[in-house]
Amino acid sequence: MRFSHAALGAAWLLSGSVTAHPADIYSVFTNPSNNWDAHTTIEFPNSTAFENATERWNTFDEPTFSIAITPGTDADVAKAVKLARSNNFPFLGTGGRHSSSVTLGALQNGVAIDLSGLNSVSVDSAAATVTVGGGVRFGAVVDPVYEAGFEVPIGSYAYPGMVGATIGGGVGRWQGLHGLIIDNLLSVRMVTADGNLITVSNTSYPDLWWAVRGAAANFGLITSATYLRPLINGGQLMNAHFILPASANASYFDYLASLQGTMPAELATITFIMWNDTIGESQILINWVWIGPEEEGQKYIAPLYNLNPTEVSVEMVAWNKITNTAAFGLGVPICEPVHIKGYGANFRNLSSTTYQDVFRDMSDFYAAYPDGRGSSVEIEIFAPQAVAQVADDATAYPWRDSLGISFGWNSTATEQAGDAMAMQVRAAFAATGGYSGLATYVSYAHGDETLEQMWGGNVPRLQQLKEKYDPDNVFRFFHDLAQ
Ligand SMILES: Cc1cc2nc3c(=O)[nH]c(=O)nc-3n(C[C@H](O)[C@H](O)[C@H](O)COP(=O)(O)OP(=O)(O)OC[C@H]3O[C@@H](n4cnc5c(N)ncnc54)[C@H](O)[C@@H]3O)c2cc1C
Ligand SMILES: *[C@@H]1O[C@H](CO)[C@@H](O)[C@H](O)[C@H]1NC(C)=O
Ligand SMILES: *[C@@H]1O[C@H](CO)[C@@H](O)[C@H](O)[C@H]1NC(C)=O
Ligand SMILES: *[C@@H]1O[C@H](CO)[C@@H](O)[C@H](O)[C@H]1NC(C)=O
Ligand SMILES: *[C@@H]1O[C@H](CO)[C@@H](O)[C@H](O)[C@H]1NC(C)=O
Ligand SMILES: *[C@@H]1O[C@H](CO)[C@@H](O)[C@H](O)[C@H]1NC(C)=O
Ligand SMILES: *[C@@H]1O[C@H](CO)[C@@H](O)[C@H](O)[C@H]1NC(C)=O
Ligand SMILES: CC(=O)N[C@H]1CO[C@H](CO)[C@@H](O)[C@@H]1O
Repeated sequence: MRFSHAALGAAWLLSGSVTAHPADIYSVFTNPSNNWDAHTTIEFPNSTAFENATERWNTFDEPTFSIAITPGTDADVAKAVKLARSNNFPFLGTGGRHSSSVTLGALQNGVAIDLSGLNSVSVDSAAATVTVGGGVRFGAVVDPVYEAGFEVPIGSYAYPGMVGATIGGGVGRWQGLHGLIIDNLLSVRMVTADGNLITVSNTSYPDLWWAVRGAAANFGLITSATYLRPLINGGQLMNAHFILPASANASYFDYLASLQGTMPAELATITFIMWNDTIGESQILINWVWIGPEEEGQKYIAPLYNLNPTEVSVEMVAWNKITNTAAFGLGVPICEPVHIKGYGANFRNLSSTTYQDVFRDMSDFYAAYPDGRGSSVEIEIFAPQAVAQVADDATAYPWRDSLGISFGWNSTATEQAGDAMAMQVRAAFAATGGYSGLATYVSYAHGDETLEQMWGGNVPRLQQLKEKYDPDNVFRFFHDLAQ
């Protein structure tokens, strides 16, 4: 009997599906002896509150839950982890719920530890730091930090979790000046697999600190994170948008690729290959941001005016307004719930030929499959200087020499053709990206990559730390390190 229980436990630990009845999970969590904090809430799948606590940006291959707990305190996160573990209930901590990784779908009928209740944003002006709760989204951080007269590197859009997007590395427009978001992180408070609440920094659990910056989702639940934040150019940056016709593709991509080796630290470029329904053609939508004075930035965007743009908009904006004004405000609809597959590929070599080929193939795809016209390819090329200043072995993020990342989306409406197209685009970026094969930032990974394709040569060291800090692999649903 004892043996068969153990065997059962092991089997489900591997498969991720729950054998416990939802009502049992519910009574374990609602037992008054748990003494939850008054701000902690527990939701069952018959309520709007449950939907609010579990709704994801992308509903494709999503995890499902029998219960959601929204802890109001760090201590209750620790308690929830202990309770889930002692009852063998698989669980997932969730932040901004923006990951598209299909690996998360391996968790069915689990326990959601919804970190959105940890929503504080606290600026310490004297220390020049900001501490954010584990479930805070980028959009909630920017105003308090800006109003206090500071800055913190953020991602390109407002809705992903700040901590969730930090821990894979955290790419964004400030890379040339401040490095990755992890390079601005000073310390975290984290609940470990044992349910202990610890501080992790360069002086507290330094081995774990290395893993946290690139792979924290596999090591614990961060209840709060503290960052550095200097202010540049009075917080003002130049936000430039252009829509270019399909006919300009070769000239534009030649100019984009010419940034290799010459890209100034202040520049960040995002390029969308997309369909335009009004004109019935593919187009290039670009958003270049210059983190500095407009006169300097204009020098770099000057060549774009000669590419027959159909729309141009250049404005100075405060850095805290960039996520919602970037790409003609596209950052807002991008975060509406979708049902898509996401794919990513890093590259350190820029290749105009590759971008032209992808543009041609996407244009052919849109023509052949009207259902797939919502698909787009996003090419993010951010300056490399400050990222490269940090030693390769300082953190678990392996692609410090990357210049860019493509993040492709495709519809499931034309599933087979869309999948084939997405694979073809990813392979095209990988072929000329300058790495030996596919290299993908873990937070942009689809879920079909090998561990080496996401963490490069850091896999053995990560696995050793995994053995030390999470030997039972309870944090396994985001790109399982023990796979
Ligand atoms: C529209 C969009 C824009 C994006 N822009 C950027 C960008 O500019 N830069 C960038 O680097 N990435 C970006 N990403 C990718 C993003 O980093 C990942 O999707 C990330 O996983 C999102 O974190 P989340 O908290 O929103 O997601 P969730 O789905 O809630 O979590 C994803 C994983 O992270 C873990 N996690 C979340 N919070 C915590 C925490 N507090 N402690 C421990 N583990 C946690 C979860 O357990 C889960 O395993 C973007 C994604 C989308 C969809
Ligand atoms: C939801 O389910 C829980 C657990 O079974 C139950 O206690 C609660 O009354 C239900 N609420 C509604 C509104 O049905
Ligand atoms: C769910 O979220 C919506 C939108 O934010 C909010 O208006 C509503 O009050 C929430 N409902 C519950 C029960 O939390
Ligand atoms: C730890 O980080 C602080 C703040 O960034 C820095 O001053 C210090 O040198 C670092 N210590 C080590 C051992 O890396
Ligand atoms: C891309 O540019 C090339 C070179 O100017 C041109 O021949 C081609 O038609 C363009 N592609 C599309 C889809 O318009
Ligand atoms: C489509 O193209 C037209 C003309 O080129 C342009 O004005 C419009 O803004 C584009 N629409 C979108 C949604 O990009
Ligand atoms: C990448 O660029 C380097 C340096 O220019 C070059 O040696 C290498 O061949 C390129 N790799 C690929 C795959 O294009
Ligand atoms: C992000 C994105 O472009 N998603 C689209 C994928 O395709 C479907 C169907 O065409 C669209 O509805 C989505 O908007």
